[in-house]
Amino acid sequence: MRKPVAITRRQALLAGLMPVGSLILTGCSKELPPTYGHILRMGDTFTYAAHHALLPKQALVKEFSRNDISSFPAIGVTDPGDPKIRRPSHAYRALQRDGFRDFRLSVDGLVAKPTSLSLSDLQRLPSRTQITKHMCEEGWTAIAEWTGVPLSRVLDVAGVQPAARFVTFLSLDGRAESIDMLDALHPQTLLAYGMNGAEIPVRHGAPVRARVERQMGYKSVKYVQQIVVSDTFPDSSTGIIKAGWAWYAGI
Ligand SMILES: Nc1nc2c(c(=O)[nH]1)N[C@H]1C(S)=C(S)[C@@H](COP(=O)(O)O)O[C@H]1N2
Ligand SMILES: [Mo]
Repeated sequence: MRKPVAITRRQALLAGLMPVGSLILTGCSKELPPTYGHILRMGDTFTYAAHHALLPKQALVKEFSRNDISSFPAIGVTDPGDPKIRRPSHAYRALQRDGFRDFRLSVDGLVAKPTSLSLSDLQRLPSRTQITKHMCEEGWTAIAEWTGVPLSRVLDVAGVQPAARFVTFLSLDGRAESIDMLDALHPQTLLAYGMNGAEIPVRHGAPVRARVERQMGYKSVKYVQQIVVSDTFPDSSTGIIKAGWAWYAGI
């Protein structure tokens, strides 16, 4: 088998591949993802542009009824404190032992007031419950009920600065995933602390996980401990995105 050849941005430019992309996208230049121009991430551009052109800005994904709730596999890291994993988090184990009483979610970056919220702070904010379908890039889907605070409410508490364009979730197991403001402020984008009427189990992201319902499962970061608002594209994704999956994974 031939080894895949990596194409650099410079090579792509020289080969004239970039102008082809711009030509096709004339007319939707305001709808370009931050990965635009990266030849290996052309898929982002087309999905993102198509989505933003076709969808009303705040279109809701389908919500299901209680009868539709299915079994739900736990994928990737299922216990950040497990001593058997590569980099076990002692901090997570300590928080878990205490029923997450000392857990704090920090919100910083381009905000008026950098903030840190406990689990009960989050639970005191207005909540939303939704039954949605999770789609994993590995090919399975599952339906669950999620309860949490809309991310927009948490961003309001900290006061997002006008220049803000992206929100990054950082997790206790070392993940970083970012979304744009359109998805961050979407009414179904939650910081969930409840699943199927109970606390979120450890394997599904306790105490708080993101639910980004308009994108593939890997954007719904479990074990979120920090939220960073920025005006520049935070290309610091770890895990699955580093492995070559799209930054924008709209469904
Ligand atoms: N922190 C963290 N978040 C994560 C992952 C992970 O390994 N660690 N896996 C992702 C992937 S690929 C999927 S499909 C979902 C799985 O969520 P579940 O374990 O609750 O099914 O979480 C996503 N969020
Ligand atoms: Mo996934």
